[in-house]
Amino acid sequence: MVYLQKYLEDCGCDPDLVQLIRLISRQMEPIRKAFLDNQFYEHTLNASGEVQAALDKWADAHLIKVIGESGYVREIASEEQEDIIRFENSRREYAMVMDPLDGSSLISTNLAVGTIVGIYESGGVMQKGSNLKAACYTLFGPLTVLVVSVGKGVQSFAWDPKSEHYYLLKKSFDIPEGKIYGSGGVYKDYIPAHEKVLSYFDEKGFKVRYSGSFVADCHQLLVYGGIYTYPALKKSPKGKLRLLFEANPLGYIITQAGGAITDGYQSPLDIQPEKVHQRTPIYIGSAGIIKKIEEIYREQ
Ligand code: P6P
Repeated sequence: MVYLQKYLEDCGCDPDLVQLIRLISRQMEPIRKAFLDNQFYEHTLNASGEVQAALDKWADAHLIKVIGESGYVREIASEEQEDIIRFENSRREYAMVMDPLDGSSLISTNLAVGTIVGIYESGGVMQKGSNLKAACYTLFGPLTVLVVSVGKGVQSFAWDPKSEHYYLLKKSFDIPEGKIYGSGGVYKDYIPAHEKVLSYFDEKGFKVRYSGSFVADCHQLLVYGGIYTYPALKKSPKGKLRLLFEANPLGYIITQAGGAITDGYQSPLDIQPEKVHQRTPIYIGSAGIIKKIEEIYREQ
């Protein structure tokens, strides 16, 4: 069995980056255990105005405490925090963006949710996603799975509660051209370009498979190929998903697996963030589908 730390060391990662990723990965069991205690919504709203599950707040506070105390990280931007958190005494300049618990509205349904993290080597969190040094997400499904990229493709690791290690599950993901359609933003106030995209999906016989958890809906694309959409809508021209915490880390990982991400015109990875919680329309998945979507948008 190849364990997470050994694999990252063999990739030639900076030892502190290895330890940072390892530290993040080891917070997943405490979060999973906290599901039992925190599964009901509190009546609070996050910085994006969305109802927070108690577990959103618990996971956010836990990760900020543990990672902040590690000394590896100078800044953290979290979907659950209004402002960027700075650690003046950190030993390293890594900067972390995170969605502590993506898809938390599904906790009470026991569907798969997960934690999304992006890591910059230095320069703070307000950077283009194309500058990411590493990104990872966990998926709390039948297994607790960690998917990670340090710029050398994409690997997955499974948590083994007996040995208390993550061991290598899949050494390399190469996203196929599939026909799964994760239909985020299924409303009727579509913009004309998205109407044309949906007609294309119908014509090609795409099949809807959507859970409402971005991290879970993207993970299935790594395995089967296809597309996840949360497009610009008439009433919300920037869509719903956040650039820093969702689009960039998952865009980095999917791109590392041979896929692609677009807002219809360009990759969100190339967007210079102006606000911590700015949103972006998202199409993410198989490269051939993304190419076709950008052709459709250009024809508008
Ligand atoms: P809707 C979860 O809040 C999230 O950000 C993504 O994980 C998910 O894909 C999307 O929102 C779900 O949005 O409008 O379908 O509930």
